[in-house]
Amino acid sequence: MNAVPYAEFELTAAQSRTLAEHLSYVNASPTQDFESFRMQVAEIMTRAAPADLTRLLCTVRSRSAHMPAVLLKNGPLPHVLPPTPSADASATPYNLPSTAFLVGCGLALGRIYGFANERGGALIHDIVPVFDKVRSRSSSGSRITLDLHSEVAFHHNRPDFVVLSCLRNPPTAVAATLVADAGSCLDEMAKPDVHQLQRPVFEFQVPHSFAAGTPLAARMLPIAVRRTYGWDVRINCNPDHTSTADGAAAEAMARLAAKLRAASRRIVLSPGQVLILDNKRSVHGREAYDTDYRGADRWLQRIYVGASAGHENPDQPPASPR
Ligand SMILES: O=C(O)CCC(=O)C(=O)O
Ligand SMILES: [Fe+2]
Repeated sequence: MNAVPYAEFELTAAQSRTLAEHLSYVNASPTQDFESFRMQVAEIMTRAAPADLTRLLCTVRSRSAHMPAVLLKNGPLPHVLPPTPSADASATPYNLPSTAFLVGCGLALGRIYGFANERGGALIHDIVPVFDKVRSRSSSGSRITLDLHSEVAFHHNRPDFVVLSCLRNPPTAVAATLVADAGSCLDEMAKPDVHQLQRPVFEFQVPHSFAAGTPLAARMLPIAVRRTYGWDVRINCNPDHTSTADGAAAEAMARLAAKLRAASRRIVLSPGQVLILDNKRSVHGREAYDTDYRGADRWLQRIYVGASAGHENPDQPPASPR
């Protein structure tokens, strides 16, 4: 094991240029008129995306190959990059070809959606360091290492895919993203541990914003569920984020967390790169990093993609436990 947990796909310079040119014609704001933005992007991607890329995204979506994460390289970038936003409020109103490319990839994977209790339901999240959240255990807190986690692990409609697009990651203060192949780690664990991890005895911490808003089904959940494609893993290794009162289950969870950390790989995203994380087959995190809040800090854009019926109405509690 310890193979790199991600596949790579590099667009040629010509492919990237062509896509950037076509996508720059999208005439709608991604934050203010997403419906129109989405339709224009979909149409352009159908015409201008390289066939190999379309095929790859189709494979990721169907989970028909072992691809816990995929790194796309040399994606379209704007000619002039605006300053890094200072807040995580998804405020970038204009079309950047990189935003259009991110959305285009997301549309090929499923439904792009948001949660009412997460960034006000925004569909495109600016992942930037935020001054007054510097020590928060969130994607806005640059001084804290985010340990490996499934995105929105506690939620019954957690994303199938999390897609991160890098606009800026300054060499003087880079942050590395961490990725581990959770399915392979589970496959290597002892049978009794795997059995423990499949028991619905784990609790997942719910952030205040979600706890105060739409009710979530209060449940004890398993960490690992067997699906037709392999293991579906749900865990947040940050302190106290996943817990259980059951001793044997707690020990199995600690061994899985240790295995994930040992297997994790650092990916220093650079501008133009898009990282597709299968949120059921991989876990991810981010190392702490330096910032100066003068507009040149690290900047990613992120979307959540769902592939099941629940994602059409993600804030509703599930009709029955799943
Ligand atoms: O900043 C990163 O590289 C990833 C942070 C993270 O966990 C996320 O955006 O979901
Ligand atoms: Fe995350």
